[in-house]
Amino acid sequence: MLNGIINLRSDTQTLPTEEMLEAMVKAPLGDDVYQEDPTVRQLEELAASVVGKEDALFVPSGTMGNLIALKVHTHSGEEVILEKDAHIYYYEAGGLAAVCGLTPRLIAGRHGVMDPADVEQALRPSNIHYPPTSLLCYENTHNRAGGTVVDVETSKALFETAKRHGLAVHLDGARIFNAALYLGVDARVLASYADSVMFCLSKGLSAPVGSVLTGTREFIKRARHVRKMLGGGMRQAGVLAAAGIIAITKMRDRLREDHENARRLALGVARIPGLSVDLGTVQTNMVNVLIDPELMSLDEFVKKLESRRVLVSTRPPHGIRMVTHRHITADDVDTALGVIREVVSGK
Ligand code: TLP
Repeated sequence: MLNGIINLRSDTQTLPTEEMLEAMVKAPLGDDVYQEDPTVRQLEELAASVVGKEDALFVPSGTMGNLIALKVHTHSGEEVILEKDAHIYYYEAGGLAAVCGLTPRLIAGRHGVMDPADVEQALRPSNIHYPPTSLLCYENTHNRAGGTVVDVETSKALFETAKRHGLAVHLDGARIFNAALYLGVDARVLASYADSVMFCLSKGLSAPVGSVLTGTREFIKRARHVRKMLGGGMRQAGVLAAAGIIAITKMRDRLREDHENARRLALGVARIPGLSVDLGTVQTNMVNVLIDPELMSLDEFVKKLESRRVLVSTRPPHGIRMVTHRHITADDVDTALGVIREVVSGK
């Protein structure tokens, strides 16, 4: 709870920790477009090492990190393969088409996870009628599917399928550390099944701003150029990177608590008549809930929760998403469940 509000809209709502704020004030700074900001450099080296890549680039947002990756891996007019509800396709303002000139080829996954055999099937032989396919993107954890995890074996099979056909592979790993925690593996293992990996510092890890794009030295060199083209070359960005360093070094382990709280929330919701939740999809820090339309409309439900100081995001037509994070304790989960029960029973 923060200021009397239980905000379950997203883990993006987390505020920086005291330690982050102190580090931001004290960070040594320089002009990062000249690559002279020592704090940004430190963050980039650290970010590359925690996912086992050669190099990294600090970017203002996950959206820009993904967009840069698309642009570096492809040429205008090519085709990119994505899961049908991929964040890159669904929530990134159409950048893949508008900025990169790409045609999305969508594959329905199971709980957001594509079957490598379906990817294989979607890959067409070169033909004058088809756009050339150059990139496979996948997402771990998968946002719209409810924070679901792509396991190591599937990651490997997706990567190998793509490579058999000469495709590059980009992993939208906005929440890769949640996935690694769930699987009990090092994030490097998951990241090894992609040529480039983007992960976010400003979600469960609590930094105020920023994401990192990681890959080979040559890839990052090209990414740095594209970031400048898109207007993402920042100057004394070390003031932000300082918080990112703490996000990576100190905040990964506590994600475990968010997973436990999400489970507690989901189990509570599952017992409320008129609401349903697929417990199999509650693997990390998200809970997707379906509201029986006979009970009440999505709008009414969300407004009633809001008037009782519980904020959730909507998944129209009948769903809500709730995300646990550093400002949500087990007690807050119980309070939120009480509020949800009240709203459902019309008290
Ligand atoms: N997701 C946000 C919203 O955009 C929906 C959220 O609240 O979950 N990849 C994935 C898998 C994401 O979930 C997000 C953000 C991004 C990329 C983009 O990151 P930002 O918001 O930093 O551009």
